[in-house]
Amino acid sequence: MPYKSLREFIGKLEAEGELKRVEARISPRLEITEYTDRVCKAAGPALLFTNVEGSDFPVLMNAFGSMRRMALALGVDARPGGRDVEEIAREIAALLTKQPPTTLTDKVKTLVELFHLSSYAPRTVKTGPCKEVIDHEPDLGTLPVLTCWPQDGGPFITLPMVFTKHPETGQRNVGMYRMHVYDARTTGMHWHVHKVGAAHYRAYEARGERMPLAVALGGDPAMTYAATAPLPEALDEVFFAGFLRKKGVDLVKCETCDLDVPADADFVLEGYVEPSERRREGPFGDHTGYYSLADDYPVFHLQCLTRRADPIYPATVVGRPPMEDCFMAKTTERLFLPMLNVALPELVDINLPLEGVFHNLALVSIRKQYPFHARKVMHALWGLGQMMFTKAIVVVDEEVNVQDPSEVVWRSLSNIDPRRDITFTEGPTDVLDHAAQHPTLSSKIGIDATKKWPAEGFSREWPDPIEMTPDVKRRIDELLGEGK
Ligand SMILES: Cc1cc2nc3c(=O)[nH]c(=O)nc-3n(C[C@H](O)[C@H](O)[C@H](O)COP(=O)(O)O)c2cc1C
Ligand SMILES: [Mn+2]
Repeated sequence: MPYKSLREFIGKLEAEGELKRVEARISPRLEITEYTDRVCKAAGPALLFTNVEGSDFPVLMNAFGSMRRMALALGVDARPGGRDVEEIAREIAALLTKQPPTTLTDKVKTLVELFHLSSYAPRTVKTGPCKEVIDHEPDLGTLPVLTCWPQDGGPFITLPMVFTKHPETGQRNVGMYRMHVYDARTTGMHWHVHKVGAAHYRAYEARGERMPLAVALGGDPAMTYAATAPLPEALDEVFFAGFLRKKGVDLVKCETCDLDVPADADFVLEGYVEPSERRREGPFGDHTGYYSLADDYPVFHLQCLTRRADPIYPATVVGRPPMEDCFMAKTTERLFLPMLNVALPELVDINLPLEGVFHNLALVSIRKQYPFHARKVMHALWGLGQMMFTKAIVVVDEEVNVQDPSEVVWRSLSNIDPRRDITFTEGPTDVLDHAAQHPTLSSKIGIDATKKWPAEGFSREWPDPIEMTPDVKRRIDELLGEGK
């Protein structure tokens, strides 16, 4: 059964020994960050701070901060044979092979249809726990919003699910975009230019219209994770969450605008973004481990706050990896491999190492079938959704385990002749890339570390990597097994 509330998920974490309650009085200004950061770096549990200065609400941190907690958040352990998120990756692969698509347009269409037609569609219900308290005179100051790092421009809401609708198509989107709290009723709206929330906003701006927007916090963690997933624009995160939790999400109408939000949310912030309005947002200690620089972003105006009677405020702190968001990103790496395989069947595995903060490094293994195949794979990845941001791609042959960076470094450096095997190109870069010469364009490096073929102009003999014969291995297994 999927979680009915964030509180129920917390109960599960506690029962599984994955939660620590912190009853000591603590400040949401820097102190919760430092406490959580130390726990993250020590691969520790989720944290429930029950006595936070300046607010009546408890704060949940690090709830997604390990692959085990990701599996618990997505309810994998409740499935037959399910232990980790690979179980969901297998379900997605099975779903996608049920109706093998042919052309690439077909492939994207099929992907969307498969999720939308599944039996996990959302349902609109009359009311729900997120309406237990309705406040038309809201004050963000009542929430325990964290000021995360010393140079941050203010407090930031860090785990928001931002619900918007395209003004013409009515297509819904849910994205996680942090919110810089300016005062009781206004925040920044930090959707990067490449994200779907920003695209919806451009459509409202083109019409000169105010954009309704709702932000949900808490509720079933599957919905929170879905808001971070880099889904194709046409795929609604609410359907994806329904697929993940194996039950459609219950939605309720907002009080002040025509948007639907999860009925089980802990808090819902309803409001709007005006066309043309901009305000300084940031700086903010970001998941790159550096501060993202202050810049001008649209502004969210809060009109109404609805909530549970006993809500829990969920938050995260990002910073130098490993941090909680790394495990959300790792889950995406696992769940999206079967989706990447729709366009790239030759892709065997992919590893986005934590140190590469998701968009800086991809290690990929392929079944190489023709000369310069590795280069095709690089360019395909640079052309696929948010993979376009990847600064460095290393391609190895299928027998290399990309989950072992030590093996990748050894094999790659052994196999390359740098001038021959390195490809440079350029393309849009993640807004958080502070090193790029231009704020939205950077160069990209692709390293072809596959074995070189005569058909690629390589005329020398290529040696095998060293490996002992199986019979000798067995003999020595026996000797060592007998303690000799
Ligand atoms: C904790 C966390 C914070 C994030 N903050 C932002 C943000 O402020 N702005 C942004 O554009 N993306 C942010 N992201 C990444 C987006 O949520 C992600 O790219 C998502 O796929 C966007 O959804 P969309 O494709 O529907 O736009 C964040 C992700 C996480 C996990
Ligand atoms: Mn989306």
